[in-house]
Amino acid sequence: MSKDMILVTTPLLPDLDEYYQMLREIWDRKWVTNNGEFHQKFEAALCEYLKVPYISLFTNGTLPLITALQALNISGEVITTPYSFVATTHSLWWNGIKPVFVDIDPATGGIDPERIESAITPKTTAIMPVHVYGKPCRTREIQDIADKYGLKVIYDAAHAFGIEVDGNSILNEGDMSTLSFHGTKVFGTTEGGALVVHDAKMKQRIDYLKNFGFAGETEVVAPGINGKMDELRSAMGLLNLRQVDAAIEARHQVAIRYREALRPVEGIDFWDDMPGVRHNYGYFPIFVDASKYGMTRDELFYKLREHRILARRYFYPLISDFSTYRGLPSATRENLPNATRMADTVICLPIHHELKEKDIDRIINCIKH
Ligand code: T4K
Repeated sequence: MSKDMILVTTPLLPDLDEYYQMLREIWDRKWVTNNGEFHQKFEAALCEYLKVPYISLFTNGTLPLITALQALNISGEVITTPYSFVATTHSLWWNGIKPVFVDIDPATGGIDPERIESAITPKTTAIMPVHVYGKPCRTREIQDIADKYGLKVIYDAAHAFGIEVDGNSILNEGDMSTLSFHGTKVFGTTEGGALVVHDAKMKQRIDYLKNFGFAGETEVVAPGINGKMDELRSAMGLLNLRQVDAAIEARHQVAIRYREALRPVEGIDFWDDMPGVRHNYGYFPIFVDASKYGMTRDELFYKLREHRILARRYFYPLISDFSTYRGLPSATRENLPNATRMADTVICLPIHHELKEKDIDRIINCIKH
């Protein structure tokens, strides 16, 4: 990879000396996983930082989705969005659940609550929305529908670390929310993830499920999986928590620069911050209107590549266009016009805590000229 390549993101890594000190402790204790000391401290610290009552740590952001569905006994059909990373829908498939795709609200990128009711059938048991790019879904309307039809709501909040609406964590919405701590995220532990739940009993059940179903040395209460986070990643999480606010602020500054520079560019659209929302600036999507910009999304995408700028087309193709899912009745482009348009016009520009001024200038100049 050439030295002046600009990547879409870079991982948040702790100071190596501080991390080494923690590794030293792990080596001394010789306790490497299964609810170790750092694991317990990390769960407690995350609850406090994220303003949520109970968290269960996982080894990635996909297993909490699969486990949430198991814990809530979800079956039949689940209403979800095609505009996400493929793990969202895969979690349904792994549970033998039929995904039913509903179109998105172009103002948020999240599922459009006004289209949910017409997709409900007697087999529907839950809704799985995604706070895509960390933009909050229309949670109140989604909850009203769920309450009316007796459905569970599991939020894929993989992008929503630290997102608050009017001072309240978005992670407290619905029945459960999942997080991803993958290295490409605002807050990461190399691989990692979590499930946010609202009561101690459910936290206990999740902890059994992510440990093969063990409830004590000789009792297995459910066919659980191995989703446990280890001590090395928990230690990294504890250290990264100390610097995540600074990282989010650095990303915020990048977003401000992009917005200032790109606002006058015809045919390049983007979102501003939502009132009352604490954003995390995990992604900076722009939407290319070819008729006004004079170039298609893909032409701009490949032009950026030529200039060694590795932007990404998150989330193109739509999940509903992948071979596993495209045969589903809800997977048609006619059913999903807004999602199709967004997937066909989006480019996520590089944004991270270490992005340099000169690199931001290079990206802006490439888009402007
Ligand atoms: N739900 C949603 C809505 C999600 O977005 C995701 C994951 C999940 C669920 C599942 O959570 P996990 O099980 O993954 O925890 C990435 C990530 O692998 C994935 O975690 C993420 N979403 C998805 C949106 O993006 P890629 O295919 O973009 O990864 P990759 O390897 O191409 O990396 C992108 C760029 O990041 C590279 O060009 C450079 C940079 N990078 C990447 C890595 C891995 C680094 O600088 N260092 C690194 O170590 O999928």
